[in-house]
Amino acid sequence: MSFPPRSATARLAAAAALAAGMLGLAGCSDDGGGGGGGNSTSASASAPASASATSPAPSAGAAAITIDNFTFMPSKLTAKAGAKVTVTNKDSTDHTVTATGSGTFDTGHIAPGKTATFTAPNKAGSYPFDCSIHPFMKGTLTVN
Ligand SMILES: [Cu+2]
Repeated sequence: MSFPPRSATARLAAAAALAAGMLGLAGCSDDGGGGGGGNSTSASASAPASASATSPAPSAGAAAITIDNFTFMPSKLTAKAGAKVTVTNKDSTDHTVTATGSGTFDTGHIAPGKTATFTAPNKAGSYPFDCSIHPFMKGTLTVN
């Protein structure tokens, strides 16, 4: 008379233990997978998000000049007043982006492969620039 109840109790206990173990495992893997996955997902999502949030900002408001083969590309560019203009020197010699005559902006020497920035004037207008090292290099910055 005591066996059936015991075995029943044992089965129940075993079933309870199994269920608890499975629940525990499930809970663990859910927590670990969900939490870890959620964390790493949000972390990796926030990293590109902040990176893409930073890159549109300069590219949206600002213009860029690439110097290649002693040429400003583009030679005529438009920027918003006060915007940052990025200048990349792809040549193997120093160049500058210097406002012609006015001294309104000047990157100074940009070493080969380097990038510099200058700030576009705050007043709308047309600003010719050249390379102070190679005055035959010319371009025009239009500020609007
Ligand atoms: Cu130059």
